[in-house]
Amino acid sequence: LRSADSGVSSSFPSNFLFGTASSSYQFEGAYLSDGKGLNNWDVFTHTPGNIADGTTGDIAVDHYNRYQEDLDLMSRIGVNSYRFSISWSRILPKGRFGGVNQAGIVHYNNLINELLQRGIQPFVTLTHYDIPQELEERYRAWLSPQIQEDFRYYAEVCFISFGDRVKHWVTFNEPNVAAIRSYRSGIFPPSRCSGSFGNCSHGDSETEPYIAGHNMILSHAAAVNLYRTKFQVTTTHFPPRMLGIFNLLMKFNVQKEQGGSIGLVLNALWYEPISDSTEDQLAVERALAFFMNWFLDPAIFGRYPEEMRQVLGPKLPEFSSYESRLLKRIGLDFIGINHYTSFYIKDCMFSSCEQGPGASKTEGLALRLEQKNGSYIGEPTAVDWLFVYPRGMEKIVTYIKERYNNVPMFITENGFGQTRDILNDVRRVDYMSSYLDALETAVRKGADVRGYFAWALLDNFEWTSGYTTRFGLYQVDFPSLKRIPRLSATWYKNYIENFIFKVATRGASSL
Ligand code: GBH
Repeated sequence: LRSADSGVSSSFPSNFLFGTASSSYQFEGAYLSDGKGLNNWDVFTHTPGNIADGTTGDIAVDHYNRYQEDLDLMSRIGVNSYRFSISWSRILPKGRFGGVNQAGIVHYNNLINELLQRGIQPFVTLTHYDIPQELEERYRAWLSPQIQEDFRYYAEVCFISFGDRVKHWVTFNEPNVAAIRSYRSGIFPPSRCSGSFGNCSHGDSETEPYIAGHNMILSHAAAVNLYRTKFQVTTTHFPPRMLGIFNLLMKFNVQKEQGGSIGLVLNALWYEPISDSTEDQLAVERALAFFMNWFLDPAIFGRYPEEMRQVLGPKLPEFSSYESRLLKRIGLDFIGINHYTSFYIKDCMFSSCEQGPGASKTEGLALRLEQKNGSYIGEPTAVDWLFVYPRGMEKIVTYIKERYNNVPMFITENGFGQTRDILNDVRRVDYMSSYLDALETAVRKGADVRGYFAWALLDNFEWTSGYTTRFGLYQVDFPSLKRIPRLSATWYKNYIENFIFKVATRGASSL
């Protein structure tokens, strides 16, 4: 077992954020409390057959009511940041087609204030898969450009209400996963897919993921543009000598400068080519383009990756030149990376492939494999998609650093799932320790990484797996909802303590 101290010094900067991550639907419960509207996941989990163990997030781990206790657990670990998401339908039960639910505003105000009192910075995601059901029913949500106006309006309510205290905003959690699972495989609401991609009665797996993704990118842009022009800094200053009635008027019109930053979180897999052939290496580039750069290229360069344009042709929507310029101009303050695992990739463009994930044109003609010559890319785990391959952390961070000109990065999720109750979770400790070491290596080589969030503080509702898969540093017993520390909670506490010690004694060895 690795100790929490893997060296005399740390490569992370002294203001590095260490935290845990969560999301509203997976943690909060209280699905009908205090005026919250129904969201797409409420409806989906209440439809039989969608969730492995037939459970819902109605109660989840009751974080809505127990947040003070949970913040105390965070204080005990010693984190300086907490990543959580706001439930859109708790703030706007009917989107922009109804009022603001004040009780929702009060709840997140309390949460944020209690965090700040404990010296923990809020790191806030606007949407982590859950959206008001109203938007599905009115215009099919992400399939309609109308959602851009809803998202912009929701973002504005959040910036006005919480932006004086929230200095890290994320527009979307994993729009790549959301678009694929909702519109290609159909395993997330609104359960749309076609052909061999899944078992759905509506949808088109070859086009709808890209339409939804397009509307997500433009919704993201609308929120970032709003933040830049109205909240982040006041851009409309006239020179002081012209200070007069105009600036005075602007003072009343423009919000106080909030000075925070805004970014986007992607799920990022690392890929190793199954062979050294040029074809397989090109396939790795396509796999990255079709999963991650699909969103990052537009958000930073204002256009889709060339590989996608080539393979998809007219099935990929286009940005107008106005949209493209806007995206490029507003850019991103940081990239959030949710990284857990890696896969091998085999080319399916120049050679033929058996069926499998990635093998179709829609997925980039890059077949995703778990094994090479009969051995796994990394130690398999109880979670079918999770293999322990710490080198992938170093490589994905380095790849993003190089492609996007070393834009600041946060590891917004990293964690280890188990399917049984294990308090002595040595495998989770080993996983976190080795992934953090690999992250340090990337930082030592120049990557601008500013924080790490463990998924998750508590066991929680793991989407279609229900409560069968457990990612918590704390075990949650059901139905009592009692929180019990695992070994990993103590290990993370020691790791952070050691980091603080190393930072405090930095440079001391050279004296
Ligand atoms: C994250 O999703 C979520 O943000 C978080 O809510 C969730 O609880 C956490 O991870 C743990 O699952 O088998 O083709 O899907 C990660 C979802 C699942 C996306 C695995 C990438 C791997 C390839 N990821 N998936 S595939």
